[in-house]
Amino acid sequence: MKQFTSVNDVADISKLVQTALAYKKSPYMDKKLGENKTIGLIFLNPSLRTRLSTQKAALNLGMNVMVMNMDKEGWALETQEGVVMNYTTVEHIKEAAAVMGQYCDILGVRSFPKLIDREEDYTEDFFNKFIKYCGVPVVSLESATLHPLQSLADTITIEEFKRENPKFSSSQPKVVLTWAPHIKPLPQAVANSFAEWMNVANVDFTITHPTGYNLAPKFAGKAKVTTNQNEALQDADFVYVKNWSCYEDYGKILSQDSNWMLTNEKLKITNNAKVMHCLPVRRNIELSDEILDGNNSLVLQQANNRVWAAQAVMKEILITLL
Ligand code: SN0
Repeated sequence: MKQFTSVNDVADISKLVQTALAYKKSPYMDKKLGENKTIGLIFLNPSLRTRLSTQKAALNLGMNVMVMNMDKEGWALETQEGVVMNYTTVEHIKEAAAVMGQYCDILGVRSFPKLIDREEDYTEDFFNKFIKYCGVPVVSLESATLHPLQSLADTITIEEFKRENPKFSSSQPKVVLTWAPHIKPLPQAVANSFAEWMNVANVDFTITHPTGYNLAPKFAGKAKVTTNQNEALQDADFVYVKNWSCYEDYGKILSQDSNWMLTNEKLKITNNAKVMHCLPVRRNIELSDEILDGNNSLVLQQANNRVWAAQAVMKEILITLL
């Protein structure tokens, strides 16, 4: 694997999931693979799970890790061409990314969308420039439109649960991605990415959201889409809860309807569904206490699986550097 920015960079998803689950059993089996290799984790936005799980995964592979919080500790970066830099930006991504590439064998980068100009966000302007100028393999730690390490961990979590439950041996699980309320406009990245991975997984996939919250068609793909949450939840085996801001009326909040928050009452419509969320979650806005503290929540398993997801991805990249 030369880079990991979306599901399309993965040649064999089921092999990657197997590798991750093997690491979960034996975290240190490839401790020599990353010897004398350095990964730089570059954050332009906050992070808890991504930062710690990726760092842990790199250490399990014997790599050196450097973390840089660009937003707080770095110079303000310019990304536009031909700009006279006489205002707030201090250095151009051309130099900054290229310099990071001098010090690191692999770079992980997190850069959220600005949610102002859809074209700029959806062409992954920042990410593509970073990849172009750094000259080393890049792992997405969440870009403007996708969060593939999260989606791989989610795929692993569903796969693990399927294996433990014989009822899924003959039938596809029903997976529902449901929009949830939030007080801030959030990226569509987690939802886009989850949809992209579920559309190629062996599951029956439905997306439900209020009117006006359609995801970009290229990510929603062949998923069933309904604005009737109750209808979507019927017989669901997994319910993935996530807020996103509007794609169509870009970056806007059209609804804060608290009826969209998942509760135990709503879970009754499902097939005793397991509930997933990437975290961080705003309690009693996006998800109720009763769900997060109850037996149906998989949020900690998902967070745990972030380590093995990152480790499997780094292995695939490391073997191309040998
Ligand atoms: C990010 C998002 O893409 O939705 C990161 C998720 C992994 N979430 C947030 O920015 C939450 C911010 C908040 O104020 O709740």
